[in-house]
Amino acid sequence: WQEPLMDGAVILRRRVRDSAAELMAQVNQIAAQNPFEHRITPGGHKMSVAMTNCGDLGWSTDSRGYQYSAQDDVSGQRWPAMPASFRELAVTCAAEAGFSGFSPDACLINRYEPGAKLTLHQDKDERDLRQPIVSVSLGLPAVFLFGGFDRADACQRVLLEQGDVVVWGGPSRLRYHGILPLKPGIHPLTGPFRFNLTFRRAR
Ligand code: MD5
Ligand code: FE
Repeated sequence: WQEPLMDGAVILRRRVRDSAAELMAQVNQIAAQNPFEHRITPGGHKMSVAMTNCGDLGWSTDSRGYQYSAQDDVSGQRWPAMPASFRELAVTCAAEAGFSGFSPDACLINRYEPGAKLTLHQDKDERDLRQPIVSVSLGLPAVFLFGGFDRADACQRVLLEQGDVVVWGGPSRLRYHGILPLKPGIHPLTGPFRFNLTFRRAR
């Protein structure tokens, strides 16, 4: 079922629950080619979230800044291809939320372990901010913080669980957001982790 969150943001609750195991198998294949890494932010902090990517472009961070690039500077290799099933899922979910014509060229995969968090930030490294971002949650639940257009604005808290898809578009594309520290647990599909896939049009 669809739950409008705010201007341009829609939760498709449990949208991919039935295909979670297949999605997770693809994530494991991607990680076998390009392992999850804890990257260093420009501020010199090691991220608690581990990341990999698939698609033509991948997002990463190092001491120089944030960027999308065609190859991973840790492995020196191109990112694994985006599976057709991933692309179709992202395109379909975007269309269901009112964003037809979405064509993702990047999929960032975040892995959260107990205590891992994402502090409040905006996603603005993509060229065309009129394109939405499609987010898919797998494994352990997490509390998502959905804020305003200033870091200090009040946040709404939303629990994101396995199979939930969120489409962030329109004015909500630039809202501050984050993830509270992951509560420890064991999930039947993902063990001690939460995974989040974000499909993006980077260029
Ligand atoms: C996550 N990932 O659960 C989240 C899901 C990231 C990130 O934030 O940058 O990897 S994506 C949430 C998102 C994207 C774009 C806009 C908004 C939220 N928003 O307006 O709240 O790992
Ligand atoms: Fe983000």
